[in-house]
Amino acid sequence: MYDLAGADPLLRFSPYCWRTKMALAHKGLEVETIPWRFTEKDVIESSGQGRVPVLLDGDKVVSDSWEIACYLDEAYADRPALFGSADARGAAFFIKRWTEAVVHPALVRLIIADIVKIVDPKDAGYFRETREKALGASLEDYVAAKEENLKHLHAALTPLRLSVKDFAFLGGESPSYADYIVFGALQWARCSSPQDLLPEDDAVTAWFDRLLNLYDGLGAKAPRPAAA
Ligand SMILES: N[C@@H](CCC(=O)N[C@@H](CS)C(=O)NCC(=O)O)C(=O)O
Repeated sequence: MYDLAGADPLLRFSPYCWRTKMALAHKGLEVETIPWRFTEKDVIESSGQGRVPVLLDGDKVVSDSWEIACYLDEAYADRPALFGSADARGAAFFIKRWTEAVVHPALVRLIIADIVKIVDPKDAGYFRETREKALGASLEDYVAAKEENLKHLHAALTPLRLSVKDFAFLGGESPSYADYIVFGALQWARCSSPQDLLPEDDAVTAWFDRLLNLYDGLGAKAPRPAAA
């Protein structure tokens, strides 16, 4: 699997790659991750698009994290299900849309200026230019109102907080793909920024810790940048 890496090849911070690595672990499938940088578009040309994750399974090439999750449940139907039913897949699709439309933008407001510090030097210009154009501001100005942005993130996480205070996982007693989608967002922040964004006494933090510790601490063991 092509997995986004920083200047330090051990820093793996893509939210989409994280949900996919958790999905592979859930299925009990071993994966070799290949560090990939934003500007290495030629390396993943066979996927027909310029984004990671890209999964190579034998001679099959699957891109897009959602497509990969659907592929894994179909191709490895005898292993633990990521969705379990068409209804669960529909609910997970809503979680994907909510995470990408609400949680990701709230995190961008906090971490985008930290990400540019950890990307590979050959990616730094591309990253700054494309993101500043999309955001309509310098990365540093975009994150300037930290206290306000943090409050906004915690408010945005309210539906998750109210769900996981009563259930261990969005999947109920055990994690499902919906958990990995939101986990990927918070793990993106954890692996690209030295800031601790979640308060200690919060049901979201307890849920995130449960996910960090799954699969022999796959998420917990992932390196994160040191504070400057
Ligand atoms: N819809 C895609 C999104 C993948 C995506 O945007 N990946 C980012 C890394 S987090 C990427 O490869 N960006 C390349 C770029 O910005 O040039 C998925 O779910 O896999």
